[in-house]
Amino acid sequence: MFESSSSLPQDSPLAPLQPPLSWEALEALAPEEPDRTEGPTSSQARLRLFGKPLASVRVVLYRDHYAWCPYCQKVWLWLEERQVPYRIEKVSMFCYGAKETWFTRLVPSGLLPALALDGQLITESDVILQALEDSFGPLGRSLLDPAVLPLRQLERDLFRAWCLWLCSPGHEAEGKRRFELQIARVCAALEQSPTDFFLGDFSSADLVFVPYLERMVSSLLYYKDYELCRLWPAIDRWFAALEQRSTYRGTQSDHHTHAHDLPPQMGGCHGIGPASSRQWAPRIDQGPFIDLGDSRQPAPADAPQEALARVLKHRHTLLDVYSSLPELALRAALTRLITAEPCAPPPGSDLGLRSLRDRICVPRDMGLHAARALRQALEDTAALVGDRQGPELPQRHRRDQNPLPFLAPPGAQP
Ligand SMILES: N[C@@H](CCC(=O)N[C@@H](CS)C(=O)NCC(=O)O)C(=O)O
Repeated sequence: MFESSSSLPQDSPLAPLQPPLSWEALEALAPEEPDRTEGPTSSQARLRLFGKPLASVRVVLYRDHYAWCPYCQKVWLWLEERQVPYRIEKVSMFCYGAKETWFTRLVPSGLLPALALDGQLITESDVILQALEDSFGPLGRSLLDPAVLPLRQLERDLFRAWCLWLCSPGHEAEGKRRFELQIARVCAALEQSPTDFFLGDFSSADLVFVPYLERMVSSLLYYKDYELCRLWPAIDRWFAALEQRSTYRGTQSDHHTHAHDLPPQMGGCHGIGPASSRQWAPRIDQGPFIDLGDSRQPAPADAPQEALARVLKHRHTLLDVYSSLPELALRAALTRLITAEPCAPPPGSDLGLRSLRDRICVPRDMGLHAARALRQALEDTAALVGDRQGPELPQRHRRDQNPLPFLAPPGAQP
C-alpha cells in the first residue's frame, strides 16, 4: 500500500520500514461509528428499536459494562432474537471497580442482570426470561415446554460438572470424567434433533446453553488443553449453526477474554500445569491469533477498520491509562493494522504494546475478528523492538479493566 523509499527488498533486515501514519491520516481511514440503535447486535448500543418507534420501548436492561456477564448474555440475546425494543443501562461488576450507587439503591445485592418491564423491576435471569416470554411470546419454544424443561435441567447439570473440573484443585480425573458424562448427554440430545440445534429451529432451549457452553469451550481449552469442539462434533456443529446468526455473533466473546475474565468470577481456574507448559494457553495469550477455533466464520474484510475506529475513539484515554505505551508506538501498531506492512515503534515500547494486546475485551471493545487483527498488529509491532511481556493479568480481580475512564459523556455512545 505504501511505496518504499528504498530499492532494498522488503524482506531485507536493512529495509527501512514505513513511518507511522499521523492521527489525521489514520482518522481518514477509519469508518464512521455505525448507528447502534438499528443494525446488527452490538455491545456498544444504548438503545435498540428494530425499526419500531421510541414510544414502543417497554424494557430497560441493566447489564455489565464489559458485555461479559453470562446471565446478561442470555437476556441480551433473547431481546435481540425476539426484536423487542429496549434501552440499555450499563453497570460495573465488583471485580472491575466500584458498583454504581444508583444501581445498588435499585438492586441492593448489586447482581446483574436486572430488567425493568413497564417500570416493574425484575432480577434473576430465569425470572426475567419468563416475564419477557409472558409479555412478548416465546422464543421458538416456551421455557416451560415439556421438551425444553429437561434441557434446562441438563444445562445446570453440565454447569455444575464444569465448575467442579475447572475450579476445584485435586479433582482433575474425576472432574473430567463427570464433565464428559454430562457433555455426552448434551450431545445425545443434539444428535436426536433433525437440525444442529436442540429442537429444530433455534429456540429458548439453545439460548439457555449459549453463555456457559461458550465459556466451557474457551476455559477448558486454555486451562486443560481440552479441545471440546474437536472431541464432541455435535457441539461444534451447534456452534457453527449459532455463528450463522448475527444476533449471536454480536454477543460472542473469544477464548482470550473468557480465559482471563473467568478466574475472578469463579474464584480461580485450575490449569493442568503452568500456562507456559500448556499447549493452548501460550497461543491464546501471545498468538499467532489466527485459527484458535473460537470462530468458524471467515474474518470480515473490514475487521481491521473496525478495530481502528474503536481505538481511535478512545485513543486519548488509552494513552492516559497505558502510561507505558508511547503515542508513536500506538500509531505504529495502527499503521500495521491498516496497511498490513510492518512499521517500527520506538525502542522500549514492546511492553506497552503487549499490555494493550492483553486487555482487549470481546465483545465489549470490538468484534472477535477485529480484536484478533488488532492483537496481531500489536504483537507484530512489539516484536520489532523486543520480547518483554506486559504485567501479568490479575487473577482475583480485573481492576486493570476499570471502565470509568472510558465512559462516554451522558447521551453519547460509549
Ligand atoms: N442467579 C442470578 C445470577 C446473577 C449473577 O451471579 N450475576 C453476576 C454476574 S455474572 C453478578 O452480577 N455479580 C456481581 C458483580 O460481579 O458485580 C441470575 O441468573 O441472574
